[in-house]
Amino acid sequence: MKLIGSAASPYVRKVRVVMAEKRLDYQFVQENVWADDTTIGHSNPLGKVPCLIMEGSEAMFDSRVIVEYLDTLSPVGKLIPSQGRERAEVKTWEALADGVLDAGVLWRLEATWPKRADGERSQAWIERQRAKVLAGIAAMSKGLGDKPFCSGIHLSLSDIAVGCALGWVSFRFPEIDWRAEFPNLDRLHEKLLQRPSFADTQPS
Ligand SMILES: N[C@@H](CCC(=O)N[C@@H](CS)C(=O)NCC(=O)O)C(=O)O
Repeated sequence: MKLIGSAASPYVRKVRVVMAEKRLDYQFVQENVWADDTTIGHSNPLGKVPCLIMEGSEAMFDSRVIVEYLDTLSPVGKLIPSQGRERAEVKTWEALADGVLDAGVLWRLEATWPKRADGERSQAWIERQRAKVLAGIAAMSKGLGDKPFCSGIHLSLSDIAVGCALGWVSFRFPEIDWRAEFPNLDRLHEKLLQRPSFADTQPS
């Protein structure tokens, strides 16, 4: 398998962490989707990473689809419960973490995308997305409470998604001091960083 992505993308990181936790082999192909000459459109018409190219050269996207598929490939370290409320709970954690990222990406693009002129940037839009990021992080802290992991006592996709979201928020918005405000998230994040899957994929 080939994974097209970038070292800065939190959605790509989620897939890379899952690959590592499941001990799956893959080739990491770095692609700058923001460059004018990017070829990502040949694999994903939406022009986004992550994009997984499978043995038969079919392409798979997006990160939620990819990680769900990867979890079925090996019984090692099952990350998504197979059915029922437990499964929905993990998928909701993932939706929350990805939603924080979606809002953070919109905020960042509004503020910094070089092809948008300064007069086209909307502070009201930035504030709207920023509020979602902050509310999402607060909800993560509330949901985690004093549990060892987001969905109980074992590592699951919930923690991977949350860890990737928090790592990216610190990378792109260091002024958001979620560590001081939510010590339980800080503890979880530090615990995740002890794992090679997280330590080896820090955003850069
Ligand atoms: N929902 C998608 C989001 C992927 C995404 O937005 N990736 C960003 C990189 S962090 C991207 O490729 N953006 C390019 C663009 O929007 O044109 C997923 O989970 O895979």
